[in-house]
Amino acid sequence: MKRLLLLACTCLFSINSVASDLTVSDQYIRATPPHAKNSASFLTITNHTNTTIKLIAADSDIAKRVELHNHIKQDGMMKMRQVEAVEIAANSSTSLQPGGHHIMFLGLNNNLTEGQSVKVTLYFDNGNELNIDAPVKKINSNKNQGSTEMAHQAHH
Ligand SMILES: [Cu+2]
Repeated sequence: MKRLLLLACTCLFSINSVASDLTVSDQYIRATPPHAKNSASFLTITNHTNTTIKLIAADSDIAKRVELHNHIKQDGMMKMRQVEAVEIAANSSTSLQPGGHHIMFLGLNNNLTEGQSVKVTLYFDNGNELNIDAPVKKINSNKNQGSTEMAHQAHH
């Protein structure tokens, strides 16, 4: 009987430690003007383990497709590229931020207005899944937003 209890405790403990392998902070998703087709979400992921973990996919029911993207400079222009994964090195943080990696929402079902919050699921290569709530925020830099929209139209 004692051994059984011990076993049960070990199980609970290991479930706990899996859940805390990764934490997400500072998440938000960009508010969109009327009739906008796309938006992007930004966040910081912290890896608390001793091995590299990759973010391999994201999903949400607000858009037809959700992709992982990066910005690259090509011929003097910032362009969007879909990427297979975003690495979070052991015991460190990776930020997805404007001008760099982001989670892309293509084919929005509705406008995103400030005050809403969006549920996003993140999938990692170690089997972890994280459900996050990302508040909708206006991004102050109009220049950034403009170039992002343009790059998308060119890309898609
Ligand atoms: Cu993008």
